[in-house]
Amino acid sequence: MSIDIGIIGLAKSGRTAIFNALTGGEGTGKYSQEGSAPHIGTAKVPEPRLAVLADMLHPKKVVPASATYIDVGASVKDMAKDKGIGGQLLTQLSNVEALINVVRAFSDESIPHVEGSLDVERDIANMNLELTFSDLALLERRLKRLEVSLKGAKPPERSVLLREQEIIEKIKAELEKDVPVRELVLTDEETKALSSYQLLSAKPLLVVVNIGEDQLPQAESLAAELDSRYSQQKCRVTSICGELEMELAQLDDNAAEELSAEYGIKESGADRIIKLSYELLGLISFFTTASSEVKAWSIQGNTEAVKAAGKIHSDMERGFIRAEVISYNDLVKCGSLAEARKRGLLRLEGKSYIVQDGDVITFLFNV
Ligand SMILES: Nc1nc2c(ncn2[C@@H]2O[C@H](COP(=O)(O)OP(=O)(O)OP(=O)(O)O)[C@@H](O)[C@H]2O)c(=O)[nH]1
Ligand SMILES: [Mg+2]
Repeated sequence: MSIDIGIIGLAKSGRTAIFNALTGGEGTGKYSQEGSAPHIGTAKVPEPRLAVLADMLHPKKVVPASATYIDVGASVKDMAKDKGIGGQLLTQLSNVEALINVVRAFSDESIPHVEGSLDVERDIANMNLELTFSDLALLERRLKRLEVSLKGAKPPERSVLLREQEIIEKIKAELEKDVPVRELVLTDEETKALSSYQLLSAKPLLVVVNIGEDQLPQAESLAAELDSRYSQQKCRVTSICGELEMELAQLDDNAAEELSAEYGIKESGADRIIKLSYELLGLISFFTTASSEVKAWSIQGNTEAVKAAGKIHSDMERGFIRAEVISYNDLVKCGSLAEARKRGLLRLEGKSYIVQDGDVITFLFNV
């Protein structure tokens, strides 16, 4: 179980450097070629509470939650036009839960910018256009198919198709005004109707400004300024020095810490990026401690216990009996599960219990 995040951006913006910074560059070449096969890699989700639980419970294994990053290495505009390999990449991209748009801010005369000059705001706006363009093309294809289906449709089916047509027309009108779907306030019905299309402009977006080492002193103020302008419920901006952080990701912890201190980097860009992605996606963590393994899991806030169990195994969801729950804070106060049990702090919860961030849960199930 992992969340999937797609990396997009202009050619030579530093997508692969940032992919490598995020994933430690495991098993992939240093840089991909534009349009070649996508790079796929995973990263651990930083979760400080996991280490505290491990200290207390001495498990055999500690398993953090993970995120999967996909560096498609092609431009969205080209993918939308192409029915071959580009089309396959686009399908892969449309399956992710969030997008990272890498925007180049580093200057390097030996690497020409595809637009001829550096302009972060222009590049952010252009990527939004590429996403809305790609979605428009998809919705137009869907509308054509709907028209054909409507010709032979009988009354009950007909009204369903007509309603879908209405919703698509409404969204299309917004996209034509360059408004990404992520900025629209949609009804539940509209959200449901659109969910199967996996529209790119509907996905939470993290704009990652790729700065050069010389820009590090201004990194925070630059990102904060852009974030205050672009930040919305489903959009955030941050900055990272892709090339430097890619090197950091390849060092052991001590060497990385030393080099970070030298450059005045307080928190790794990779950690910051994943935290922001979690915020954007509304994800929370819960923990399990069964079989001498302490594991962190990520779920959407407002998830019922039975669905959370399903994240671990479909059998657990099907055969769900109840959940034994204690909050992380209560468990830390007690010092052990046995003590928590003695003090009556372990609660028995049913299927519809809403899992809270930090819950430590044992699922009881029967299959
Ligand atoms: N000076 C400087 N160069 C960088 C930085 N990040 C990336 N580069 C360079 O920019 C070039 C492109 O970086 P990549 O990470 O390959 O960018 P990309 O978007 O994956 O590029 P393509 O997939 O080839 O289109 C490489 O030569 C990198 O060394 C940076 O922060 N500073
Ligand atoms: Mg690349």
